[in-house]
Amino acid sequence: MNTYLQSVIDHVKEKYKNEPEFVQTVEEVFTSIDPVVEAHPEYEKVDLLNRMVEPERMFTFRVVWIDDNGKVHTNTGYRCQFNGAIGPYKGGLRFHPSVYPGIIHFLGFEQTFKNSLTGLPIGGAKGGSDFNPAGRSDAEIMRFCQSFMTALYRYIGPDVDVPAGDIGVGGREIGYLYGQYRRIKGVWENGVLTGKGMSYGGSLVRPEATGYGAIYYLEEVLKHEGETIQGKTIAVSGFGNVAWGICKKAAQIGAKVVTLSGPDGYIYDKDGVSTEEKINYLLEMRASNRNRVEDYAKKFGVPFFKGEKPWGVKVDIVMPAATQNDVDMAQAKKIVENGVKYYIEVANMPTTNDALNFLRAQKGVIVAPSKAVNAGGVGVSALEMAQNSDRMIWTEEQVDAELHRMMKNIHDSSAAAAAEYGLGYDLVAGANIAGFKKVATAMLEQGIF
Ligand code: 2IT
Repeated sequence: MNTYLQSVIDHVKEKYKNEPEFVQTVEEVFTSIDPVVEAHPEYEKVDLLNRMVEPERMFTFRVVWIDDNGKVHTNTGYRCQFNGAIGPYKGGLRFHPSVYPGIIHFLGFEQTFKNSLTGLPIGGAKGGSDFNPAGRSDAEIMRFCQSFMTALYRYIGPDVDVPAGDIGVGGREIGYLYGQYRRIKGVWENGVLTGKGMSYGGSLVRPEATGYGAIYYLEEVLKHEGETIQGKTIAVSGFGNVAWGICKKAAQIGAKVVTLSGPDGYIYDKDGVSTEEKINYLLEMRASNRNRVEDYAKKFGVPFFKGEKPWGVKVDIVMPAATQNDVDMAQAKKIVENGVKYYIEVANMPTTNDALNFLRAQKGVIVAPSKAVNAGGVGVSALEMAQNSDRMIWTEEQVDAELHRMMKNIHDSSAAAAAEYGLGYDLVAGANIAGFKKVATAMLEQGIF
């Protein structure tokens, strides 16, 4: 490996030994860009790589709220404005008890390269809180969101930093967050958040965009292999917004999602999560805040496997769409034993690095990386920002066509970037290289800071 690149990775490993997720993502991205760094000695002259692993700004804030019984709770809020070289900071908010600096740090780093891949002008950011929404009432969620925004509002804006949803933050939370922003600032600046409701400047297709985009990307991969999606079976993990979008698009085009999972286990539906009733039920499960997939098994009379992950099921395509490190070495081996040809990451960093490298090394397995596959979500967020600044609403057909074009372009530019460095059809390396290069060029052209 290039010695400068190696020294930066070593530095990150030492400095962030208490943040394994951040170390993991830096190693994953930077290993891929080795040939690019080797070909560009000017990066070292301006210490580009150390600058790239240091967020431009990252801060915490206190979020205090009162529950329905009058008890006071104190949580930590975070925002990491990782890299603004190609556009305003952009990225979701995650509300989950596992949130700590390492999670926000890793997600912000990933977001920088993902946003670059969309081809649209958005920088990388991430934020959130260690707040646990599970079991909380609507009024509690509202009070939490209001307190969160009261602390954050002065550091964001339509041309500054534009948060959105992630795990634990959906349309309802974005509504409460925007209401509080408007209430405090007294201006109509709805471009400050994306994933809004349609009544106040949301974009059509944004709720579906991550899942639809993932299927559009998958179709490009299948096309490359001379196959089609019709009749294929898909194992999905998670049952949130992203899994919902995947099920909806898969059902439309004749593929079958046969598994879903939650923290409690997984369900197997041999007929597919394909009817409108089943797909709509996913929304009900999320709105219930119970965070339990067993409800689906009970409702539709399908098997539920308590405490297990769905990766032992024999399918054509695997799409982890839950959370980070969902697939480790043991799970990856099961996937290979089942003869799965398409391993399509959807959640952010769903695979441990050893499992990812193991899967990539298998002949006959095609691995697609999440930062490319799930980029349609933030890509349509950027379209939502464009609509807001133009005071316009695009039709469903317009947004969907742009999303489709974007996903094809992400696939093609990743494949082209890998080919340029003699790596063959390597979508993982290609996405990292293509995403990195645009950010690197923008940083080089803007001088040293
Ligand atoms: O991980 C992601 O890309 C998101 N959670 C969506 C971010 C966004 O700004 O739409």
